[in-house]
Amino acid sequence: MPTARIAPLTARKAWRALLDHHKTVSRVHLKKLFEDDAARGERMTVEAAGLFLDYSKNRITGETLDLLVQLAEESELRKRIDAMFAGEKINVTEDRAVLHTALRSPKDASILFNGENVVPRVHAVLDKMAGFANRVRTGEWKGYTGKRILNVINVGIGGSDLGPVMAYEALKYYSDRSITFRFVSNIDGSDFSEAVRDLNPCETLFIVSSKTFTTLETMTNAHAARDWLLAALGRDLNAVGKHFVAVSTNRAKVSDFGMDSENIFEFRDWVGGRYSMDSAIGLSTMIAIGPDNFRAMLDGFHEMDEHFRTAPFEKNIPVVMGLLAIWYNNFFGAQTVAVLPYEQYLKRFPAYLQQLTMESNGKRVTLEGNEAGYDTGPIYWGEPGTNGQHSFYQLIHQGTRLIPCDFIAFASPLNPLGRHHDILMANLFAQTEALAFGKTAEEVKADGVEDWLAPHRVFEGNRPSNTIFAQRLTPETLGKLVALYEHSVFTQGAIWDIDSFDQWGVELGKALAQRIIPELENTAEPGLSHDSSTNNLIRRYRMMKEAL
Ligand code: G6Q
Repeated sequence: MPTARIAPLTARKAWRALLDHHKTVSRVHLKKLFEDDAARGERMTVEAAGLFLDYSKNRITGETLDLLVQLAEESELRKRIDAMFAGEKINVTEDRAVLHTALRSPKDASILFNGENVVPRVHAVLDKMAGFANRVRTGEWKGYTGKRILNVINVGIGGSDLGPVMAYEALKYYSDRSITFRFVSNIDGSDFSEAVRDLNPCETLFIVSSKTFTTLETMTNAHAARDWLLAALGRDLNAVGKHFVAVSTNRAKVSDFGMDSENIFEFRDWVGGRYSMDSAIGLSTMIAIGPDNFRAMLDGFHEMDEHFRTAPFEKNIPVVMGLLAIWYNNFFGAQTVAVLPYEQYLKRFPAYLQQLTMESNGKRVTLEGNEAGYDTGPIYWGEPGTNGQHSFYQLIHQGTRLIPCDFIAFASPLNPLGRHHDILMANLFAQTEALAFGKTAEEVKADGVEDWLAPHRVFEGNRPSNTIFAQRLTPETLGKLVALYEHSVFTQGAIWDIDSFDQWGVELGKALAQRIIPELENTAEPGLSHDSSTNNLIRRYRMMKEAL
């Protein structure tokens, strides 16, 4: 059990100073902050690892950032960063190290875990993945009937799905278009049925991605996939080895499924599910974009890791973003953060971030097991621009809630088309400008708007945003972006003093479902002992099922 190391968050000096400071800053409009400092827009920026962050449109002064950095120091963020990179068991409730940064370390690095340098094994798996990916991509890997693989289906859920889906969508531009990629995660049979409905089993490869190889959804879908394949291939179990590979830490369970031990791609328990897209869990990504692009993505991750590990806090992009998240969450009482990529290929990025951020920091007790007593993980959400502008931006501009936004933009489009990219970028710049500076009643009236209508047309402004800017969406840039958010989440978790790497909150529902499954499947009426609502819903479901 961890013992108390530092003062509770709300007793830290910087925290108290921030409470006071907030009283003043919260009354100042961004317009004023910009008027008072002509260079603010250039000064409040950081450029590192190929990413540019403009954080000037935040409701902060230089002093705010100084105090937030002081808070990070008092929270021993530096020590926590070093502990993570050194492979210490910072995931205390699961007694595990947190070493996803080792997955992207260069071949000649040495990262010791329990006295063993883990880097050679990481690279051995990467090489094995590359060999396999190349065989599939060139057609050398044949299915059971001798046909080449034209469809790859990743079967996995949570961390074993969201990363692969997001990365595939994000890097589709770089993908081999002769292969169809699909992702099955949900236990809803429609997910599997839709994924395979137009595919030929002889040309289909399943990657069963499951760290534990026990997850109900994944194993049920994997069995459905095996049945689907065997039904078409004459029930010859030898076909399984040609059409199934596994990504797992659980060799024994994979062999039980009938997969060749040669076709298991391993990773270690120091890789958390939501931090695993650059482990063997990324096999589908590697088949899609090829080993060289995959390695470029890892290089991008690593560059951001090194920036996070070494840069001073005030010049450290993930730290600055993490601190700003704390500022709004804990001092302004903001409950959410919107992530708005102006890049269609990043359409699944907000969904990916939902798991990364909320499963990591959705915790109500500190490392010592005490009630936190302050808000932790905000709700992350978002959609690509400009689509979001035509739906929920209304609330961000004129609603009653404060919603800090991260805008993500790229200077060079992947698919240049007429004026599209300039229009896209103009919209992004316009949104951050409108959010920050708004439109006053006087300006509205000067446009000739009648008095009664004017309040509806006023934009208060003073709504904060970050702009993250990169040259182009490449595998490398994607790696940097994901690592940026991983480390921002880490920064927030370290300050809140919570375990960002466990996820006990998903267990109760899983256990209850296991109890309910037989109550739905039994032909005999089960004796139900839930609450009256759950009992009633179960009875109703059984009745409706029978009526079919
Ligand atoms: C992520 C979580 C969770 C996990 C899934 C799948 O951090 O641990 O989302 O990834 O529950 O688990 P398996 O990979 O073991 O099937």
